[in-house]
Amino acid sequence: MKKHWWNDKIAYQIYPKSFLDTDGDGIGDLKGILSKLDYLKELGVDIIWLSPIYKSPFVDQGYDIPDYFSIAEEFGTMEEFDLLLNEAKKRDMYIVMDLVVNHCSDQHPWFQKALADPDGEYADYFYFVKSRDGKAPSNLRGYFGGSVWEPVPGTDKYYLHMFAKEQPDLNWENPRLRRQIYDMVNWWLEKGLAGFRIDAIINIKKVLSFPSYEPDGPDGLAFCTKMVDEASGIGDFLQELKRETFARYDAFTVGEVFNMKEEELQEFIGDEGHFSTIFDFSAHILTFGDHGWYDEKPLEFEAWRSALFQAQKEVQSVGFLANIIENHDEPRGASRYLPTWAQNDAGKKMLATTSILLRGIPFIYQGQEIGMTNCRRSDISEYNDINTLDQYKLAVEAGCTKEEALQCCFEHSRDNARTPMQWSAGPNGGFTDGTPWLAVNPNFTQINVEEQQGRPDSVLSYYKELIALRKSPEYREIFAYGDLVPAFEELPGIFAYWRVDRETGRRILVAGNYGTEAQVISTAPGAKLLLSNLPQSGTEVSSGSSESEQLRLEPCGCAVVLI
Ligand code: TEU
Repeated sequence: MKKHWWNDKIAYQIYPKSFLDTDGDGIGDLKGILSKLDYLKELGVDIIWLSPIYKSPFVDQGYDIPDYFSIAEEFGTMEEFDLLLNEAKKRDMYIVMDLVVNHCSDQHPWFQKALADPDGEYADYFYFVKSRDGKAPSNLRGYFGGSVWEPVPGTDKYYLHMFAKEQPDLNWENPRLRRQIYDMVNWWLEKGLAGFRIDAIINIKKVLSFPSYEPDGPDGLAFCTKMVDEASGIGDFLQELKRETFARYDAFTVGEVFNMKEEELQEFIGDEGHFSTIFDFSAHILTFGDHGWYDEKPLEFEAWRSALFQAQKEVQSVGFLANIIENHDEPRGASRYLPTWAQNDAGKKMLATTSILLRGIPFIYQGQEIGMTNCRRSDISEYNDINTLDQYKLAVEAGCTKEEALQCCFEHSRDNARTPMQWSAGPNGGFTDGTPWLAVNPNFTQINVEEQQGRPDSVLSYYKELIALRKSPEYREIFAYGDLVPAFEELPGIFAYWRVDRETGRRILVAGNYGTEAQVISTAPGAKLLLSNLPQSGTEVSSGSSESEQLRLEPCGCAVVLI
């Protein structure tokens, strides 16, 4: 496997709207990000991924883009962005932006021109498809509910949108459109951007006959992923994209790829793959319901552990995954992957340990490093996210009470991760002097950066230690490139694996106890404890017999042990 500059890096996702507001409009901004570069550097972050900061009507929080070459006024100016690039560079940090090119905004001039002349050049930048029997061309349901088709006014055509109707899908079959996209990508790379997180990219290949599918819900529609699964030939587009852009700049690219076929792993992230890496969503998709959040399945510890191990096994000889416990589309990892009784500081440190030391590129989501949690709301009007509003409606239509539907949102809403970053115990968690665009999680009085900074046993301090260990000159090779071998799977509640250096045979054990009983693990003579979340009491490598050493892990205890 070829080595790359990003193999041993730590990435951090910033959701700009909720990071830090410096001008009192209740919306985070670039100046806020600039002022926290040192905070991120100290945490150990190398690569910063910014969720979209382009100009946008914010129907889908910036994932609807009418101008790919400008910065949203709410966030700041291009000068500030250039300054951010520079300041990051000074600190040996890299900036990665979101690349949203499955669709644009209905406000984009391309779409406006297409509407003005539905038979003209720009109509072919989109999917303008003739109605069938006076109805939409097919029965697909979009990611945010409802048909993926919207009438083109004054015609017998419909345009395709897999997401909101304000996010028309771009027609990648059109070489002129592709050229425009490549030029735009290169324009940003030329500025000094290190790469992109590539949004919803698996959706760019359609089945051009636009067939209908077996309905899977009472609305008579079928989920649009049915078409995505059936579409073939995306590789040609992605190879061209890479050749024309990323490859020329040695850019780091991380694909948001759902619904990928297993045999495509090599093609996506092998040595000649389309992307540097893709996110591992195997844990996220594990509990998906057949219809929506209201019928999501509960998370089973063993299924979760096996899903992660399976993903690690498949990728090991191919490339690198990007590992997450949360992002701006997912609930908070601490609320989701920790059983209720383990949702405390020790549990959060354990979750950090077992996820950040996996093989792959760790992506930390803002606030994860202080253990931010899901946020309970008492009415649907307190949510902003378009997806949450749809899922709430679905739940109610399926017969859930208001309380049950709100519980679904508490567990799954994308707004859980989008509440403002909790910087201090001051007003609005120190996020803004104004009124935050989305209310702060009331637990900011207990969970905030200021309280944790400098407190040696805080979650934040532990993240720093953990990242420093992963990046330390002594162990960075083994953590970056070492194999991952699952361990002690027979012990209830134990999430453990070895990281093994194939050449030297050196091994590091990473273990956490997600169960309710203490467990004892046999390691080896001379084992050295590198890190633990409960150093004094819960976790110890004590001398056992001369042949073996015992690692005792109390519930929520975790340890990293060099053999
Ligand atoms: O997400 C793509 C995607 O598939 C998700 O919408 C996912 O289905 C959904 O979040 C599940 O709740 C990307 C972005 O990450 C997301 O924020 C955008 O809304 C979406 O693309 C459209 O650009």
